[in-house]
Amino acid sequence: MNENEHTFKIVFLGDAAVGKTSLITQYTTKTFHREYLQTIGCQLNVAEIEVSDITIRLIMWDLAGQPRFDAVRKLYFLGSDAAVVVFSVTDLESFVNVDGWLQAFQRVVPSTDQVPLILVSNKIDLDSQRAVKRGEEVQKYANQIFHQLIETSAKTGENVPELFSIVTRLLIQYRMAELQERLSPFFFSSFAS
Ligand code: G3D
Ligand code: MG
Repeated sequence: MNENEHTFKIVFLGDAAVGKTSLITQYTTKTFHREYLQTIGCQLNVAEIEVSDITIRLIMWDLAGQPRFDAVRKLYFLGSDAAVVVFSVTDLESFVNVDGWLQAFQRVVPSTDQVPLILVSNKIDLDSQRAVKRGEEVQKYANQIFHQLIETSAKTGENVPELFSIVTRLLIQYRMAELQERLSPFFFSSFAS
């Protein structure tokens, strides 16, 4: 580990079957377990992103089931650098439940101005099964709390690299102010915002 390597913990939240694991595995290069994490059913996935001469390492935490106990949830959320909340456009309840996931997270990690929050509207390939309409309502809700909203399909891969670019960009913006100056302006202009 040196000063040119930066590691961040990213947690994924959201109802079962919205596509959290699929989004992560679409993107990541390595998956590993740790013993104590197995007891809570958590898998760690790593993605390394090179930006100029700097390596940003995202450790993505993925809970296998839903956390039933507060203690498990706390262990999962503690020390997060960013949270990605996922719902499925085919499942209205999963959108309604976004708020509950966010509140549970914020009880453990209250300083959210330092912790980027990203809302993901997944399964956009299933357009004919849409239950959450594309448009203003979701965007308005997202604008109140989240730093960014993005629509993805973990199945086709649409916008999946963009999701992780956004996470990386927000981490640099909110957590690494001193680093920004060293990075080329091109890096920032190359991201969709
Ligand atoms: P979870 O980790 O949030 O519980 P998973 O969700 O990633 O396990 O995904 C649940 C199911 O939804 C999986 O189907 C997966 O293939 C599917 N899925 C995830 N993302 C998408 C998407 O963007 N589009 C479509 N069409 N399907 C998606 P199975 O059948 O394997 O259970
Ligand atoms: Mg999963």
